Amino acid sequence: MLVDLDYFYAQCEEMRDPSLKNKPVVVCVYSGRTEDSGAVSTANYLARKYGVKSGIPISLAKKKLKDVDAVFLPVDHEFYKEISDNIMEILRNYADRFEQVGIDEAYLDVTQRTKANYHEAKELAATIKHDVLVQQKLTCSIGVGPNKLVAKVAADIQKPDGLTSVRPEEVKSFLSLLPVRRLVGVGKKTETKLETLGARTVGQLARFDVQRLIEVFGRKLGTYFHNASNGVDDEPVQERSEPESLSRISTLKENTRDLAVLLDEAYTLCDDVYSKLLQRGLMYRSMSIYVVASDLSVHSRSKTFENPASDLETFKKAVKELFEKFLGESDVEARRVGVKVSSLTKKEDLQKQLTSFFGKATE
Ligand code: DCP
Ligand code: CA
Ligand code: CA
Repeated sequence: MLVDLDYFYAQCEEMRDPSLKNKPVVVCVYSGRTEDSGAVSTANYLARKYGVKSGIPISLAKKKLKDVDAVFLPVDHEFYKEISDNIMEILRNYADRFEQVGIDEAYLDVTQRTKANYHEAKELAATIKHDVLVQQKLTCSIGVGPNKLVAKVAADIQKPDGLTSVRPEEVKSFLSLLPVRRLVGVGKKTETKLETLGARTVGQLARFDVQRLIEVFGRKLGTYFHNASNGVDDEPVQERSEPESLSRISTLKENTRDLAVLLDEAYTLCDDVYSKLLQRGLMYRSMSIYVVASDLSVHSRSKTFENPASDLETFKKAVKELFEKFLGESDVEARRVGVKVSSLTKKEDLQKQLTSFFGKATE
């Protein structure tokens, strides 16, 4: 499966402020040179009806929307990242193998848990959509297919809130009428080149002589176009290695040096980080606290344990110690506070180490 969140940045903004929902919403990267200089990051589907889309100048978007009550907002990466992290944790739990690609999409290998049954896979996709909607109030589009390539095209075909499943025997007919542009790796330039060769649709491209494609595009790309247009792709869903660290940071309501206030905020962050550790089955051996001072200077204190820990109490106790230490050693006022765990290891790895060390007796 490929899960892609719909109009992601703009949908995050709608979720934060539901009153935006019936207005065109345009999320902008302001360059700061003049008031309207910069580009559109993304827009909701209402704004897209007026021709507003990713990459166009903000001034052009304003022109297109001049007669409507539209909302223009600056990007808030930190907020989108947090929602993305939460959703990725949800998705991860539905996959045999999981691969996040970019902030708003991920591949899920669900072959084993669905026993390669497409009916089951489609039901699972519906469950995932429902779960993401209930937990994070966001819609996504899902494509199901025999490989990553087909899943991706299927997810893109019906948006927003789509669910498209393509069985192996349907791949050829599904792809054949689509414009070549739908294939990953075919941009505007390649599209034009393919069209002049006489391949407007994926089906036409599929019937093209592979040698001819290699002559025009080189071996690597030519072979890829040939395989892709025939729905052939054997790229595995690649589980990325475990993160180096997990952290959370947040801004205090007011600058302070009050230990109780600092800990109150920090403990909430500990709870968040801890739940991420649990979901991934990880243990930590080092932890740190961060303080961004009122003058924006950054301070940190760290602690490393003898053995990996996996409980919340140890984490919070160390956080308290480090804040006490920090207040004793520094006289700055805290504006933001953060906590981090690092030197992470898989719980089962430790179990494996113990088992191989002690032999079967510990099992
Ligand atoms: N993005 C960006 N600039 C671009 C393209 C995308 O800043 N040129 C950001 C904003 C998008 C996010 O990446 O919300 C995800 O990109 P997508 O291509 O998945 O587009 P959307 O999620 O916005 O829309 P769609 O509903 O078509 O997936
Ligand atoms: Ca998206
Ligand atoms: Ca995307």
